[in-house]
Amino acid sequence: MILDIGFETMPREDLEAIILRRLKATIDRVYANVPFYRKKFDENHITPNDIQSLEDLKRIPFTKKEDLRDNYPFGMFAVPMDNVVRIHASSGTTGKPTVVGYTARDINTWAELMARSLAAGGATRGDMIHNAYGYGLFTGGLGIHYGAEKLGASVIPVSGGNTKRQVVIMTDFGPTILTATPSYALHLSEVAEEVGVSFENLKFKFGIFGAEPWSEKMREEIERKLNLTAVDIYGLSEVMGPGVAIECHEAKKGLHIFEDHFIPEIIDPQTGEVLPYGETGELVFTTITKEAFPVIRYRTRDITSLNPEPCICGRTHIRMNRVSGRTDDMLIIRGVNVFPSQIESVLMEMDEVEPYYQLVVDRKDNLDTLTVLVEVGERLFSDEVRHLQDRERKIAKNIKDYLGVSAKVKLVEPKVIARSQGKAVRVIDNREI
Ligand code: DLL
Repeated sequence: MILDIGFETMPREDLEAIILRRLKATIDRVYANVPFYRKKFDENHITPNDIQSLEDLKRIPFTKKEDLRDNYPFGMFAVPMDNVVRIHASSGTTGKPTVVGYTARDINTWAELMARSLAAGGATRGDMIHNAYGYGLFTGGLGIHYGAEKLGASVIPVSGGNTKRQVVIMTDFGPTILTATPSYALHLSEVAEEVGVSFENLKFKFGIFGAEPWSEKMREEIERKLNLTAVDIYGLSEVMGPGVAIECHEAKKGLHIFEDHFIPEIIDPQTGEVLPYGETGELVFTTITKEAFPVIRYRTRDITSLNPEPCICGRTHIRMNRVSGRTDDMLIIRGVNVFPSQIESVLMEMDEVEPYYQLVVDRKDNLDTLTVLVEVGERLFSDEVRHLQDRERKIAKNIKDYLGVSAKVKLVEPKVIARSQGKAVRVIDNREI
């Protein structure tokens, strides 16, 4: 369902006029209120007046995660703290968290965008939403929550964890939409099975999954195990939280970016050159309606491409393809670039391999080693050792053939790899940097 026909199906020309107007207003505001941006503009001899077209945006330097760290915690805010009504933070793997703030109007914009996202993903006001994204500093739980209420659906704020109780709630309340990370959704199905509950008997129609990379094969697996239609939702705290882009359930082919609020670009991560539609590179966002924490040309480190083709759902907003990984997730194993998602695709091609895996990287005698731990089904695991070894060799061969990197594959018993309540931990890198 399209919640906001006006903006979402607007002819490109009209949409672009609105985008430009909003961009200019944002540039004026950051120049006036955020010393970091004013300094950047001045150093590059740019004034807000120089930005007269969408093309002119390219003249402005990028903003990086380090810039946010340097201005920790509130230095990038464009409004006085009096006007900030909510603060979130993303943990990050190193150093201080990234802190983001929202005015009352920002919270309202976010709720509207999340309501539009949920509608695109198949939800209506008659639905009951089982929201298993974590509530707290992470934007997932509260982001979905406010959107669900704005849509008029009933939301169960169950958050992550206490999985057995979640299964009881799913059985007794009969929710129709599941929102969770894809890895936690799979874990829910696993625990349901353990306690003898079949998703066949639950009422779920759609699942809205994101916050971590997942493959097309993983989607098939989730749809089969959870007996629902799975759509991909994308977002990041620095840009807003969930609801920056989402797949429509009609096509399930790329995520529509809410261009009336965010301008996407794809750049070559090495050179910073802006790449044409269709080419793969790093995704960059400029927010054009946010008040408390606007970002200009923010480098997300997420790798994807943009697709401007019209969509069967009628939306005119551009689509981004599934995020295949992050520039900082890329492992370099003996000189070969490897993304966890590529390994996932190879694993998911194999029968009887479960979608639980972990990559362990080590360095022995100055040589990188990659070990892929992957769970197999009960039946295979109880097979003879010889069969398991054959299977390990076959997977290692496929990884070598597809990715050009040698890996040691270790099939492990079901349920050995730690389950996460939020984002799955796919890589353990033990190398000293
Ligand atoms: O993960 C926001 C979110 C919550 C999105 C719930 C979707 C659902 P952060 O914690 O700041 O925000 O992490 C943002 O997660 O830069 C991507 O690397 C990754 N990510 C988010 N959605 C997807 C997705 C939330 N659908 C970072 N596919 C982003 C792949 C995703 N990666």
